[in-house]
Amino acid sequence: MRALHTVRIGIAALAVACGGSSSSSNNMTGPPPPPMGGVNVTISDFKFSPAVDTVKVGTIVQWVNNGPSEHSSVSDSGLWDSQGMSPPSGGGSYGGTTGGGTFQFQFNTAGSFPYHCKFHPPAQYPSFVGTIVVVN
Ligand SMILES: [Cu+2]
Repeated sequence: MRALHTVRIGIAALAVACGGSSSSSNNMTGPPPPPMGGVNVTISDFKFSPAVDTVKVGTIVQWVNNGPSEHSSVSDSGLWDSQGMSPPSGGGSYGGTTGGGTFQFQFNTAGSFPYHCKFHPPAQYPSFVGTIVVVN
């Protein structure tokens, strides 16, 4: 658990450095690039894409809300919670004046990490779920 604690502190520091993890994409007209060495998961109504993403240990995964609704990425086990990610302004897809909210999480442990949107839970949206598979 010590390693996990260190990860959370690292993420918090990263969020501060970027001026906030869920509203750091102002003035963008396209989807933000994935973090260095990282990958993007796009959220739409009501789907994570790709739904299953296999990454190496240490990879930073960035979720991007491409709306049109507010969404979130929440680990089934409670490992992470993006809180609400705003939809892009000016329409339901990129091309508006403000990109959708983003959230990043670094996976430092191998395993399978299922997640969902807490605003649109699997009980009502059974296909609106995703899994990050982390391999060594
Ligand atoms: Cu949602």
